[in-house]
Amino acid sequence: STSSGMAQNPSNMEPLRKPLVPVKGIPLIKYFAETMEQLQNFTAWPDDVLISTYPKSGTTWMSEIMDMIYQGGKLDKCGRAPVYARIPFLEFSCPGVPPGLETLKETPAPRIIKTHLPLSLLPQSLLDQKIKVIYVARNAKDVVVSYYNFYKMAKLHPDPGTWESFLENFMDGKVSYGSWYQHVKEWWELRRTHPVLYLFYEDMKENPKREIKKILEFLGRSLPEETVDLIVHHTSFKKMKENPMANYTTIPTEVMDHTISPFMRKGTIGDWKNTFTVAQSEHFDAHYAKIMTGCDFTFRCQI
Ligand code: PPS
Repeated sequence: STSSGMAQNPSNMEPLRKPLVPVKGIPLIKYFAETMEQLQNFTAWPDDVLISTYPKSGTTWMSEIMDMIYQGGKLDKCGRAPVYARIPFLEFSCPGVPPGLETLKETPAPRIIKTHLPLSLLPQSLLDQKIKVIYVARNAKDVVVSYYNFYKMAKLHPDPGTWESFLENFMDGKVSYGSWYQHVKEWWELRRTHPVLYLFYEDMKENPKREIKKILEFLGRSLPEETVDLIVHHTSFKKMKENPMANYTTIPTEVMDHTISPFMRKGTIGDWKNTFTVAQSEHFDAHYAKIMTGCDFTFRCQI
């Protein structure tokens, strides 16, 4: 139908569903790829802290925890803006929306910065200045299921195709930000030479208070016990799902359609079992064992 009511403004359509663009071999969302050159001039400040993750590994959760720590547990302050405005997303770029680098200019120190970049694309200044990094890793099977649902609802991504084909692409590193396997391994290795606190989503689910205490120690900060308890409570999946400043519902529907799959989808460990077939799981495990061989840390796909 070409009824006038359905007429689309081409400029509004522009951001949607473009093929990924490789930068140094890493497939990226087109608009993110286009900002990579400019991004290399980014200057870190010594008191910046970087939250680094492969997508769908607990970034938003860690962002809310970190902002609560920085705001001393003051809920009204954490409600001052959506999470993507409070914790700028370094490489973010999309027509009609302020890019990460712009948001960063308006963010006072001490800044908390989000990135999903692999090390090969990270602005050198963050490494040179020995910026503290909090890395969150999540087991690959829950990541790929979460990612598949996110591709469907977040329309800066290309169409994910079938689950079967998306799973193959993930295993081949042919998804946005490239290989999960490479990402979790290289940031783990970075610990040898750089201040990195490497945390696991599964540990955060198991005992959030214990993990928050690790963060405080890493940052050289302290908070009263009851504030830590408040942070645990406020950053639970249930609380964040109903918090418009944390759940991404303030993003226009054309960019993220929560009716397809909510950003705050399930927030559990082991949900992959509802999507993987037994055959897919075995195939995935065999490939995983090969590619992760010699790796001196392990993931839990269930607890
Ligand atoms: S993104 O887009 O890459 O920044 O996404 P990210 O925030 O890394 O990951 C989204 C998944 O994290 C879940 N989530 C949480 N789990 C537990 N507790 C809390 N508070 C929480 N907040 C977000 C979210 O539901 C996504 O996982 P799935 O498995 O899809 O539910």
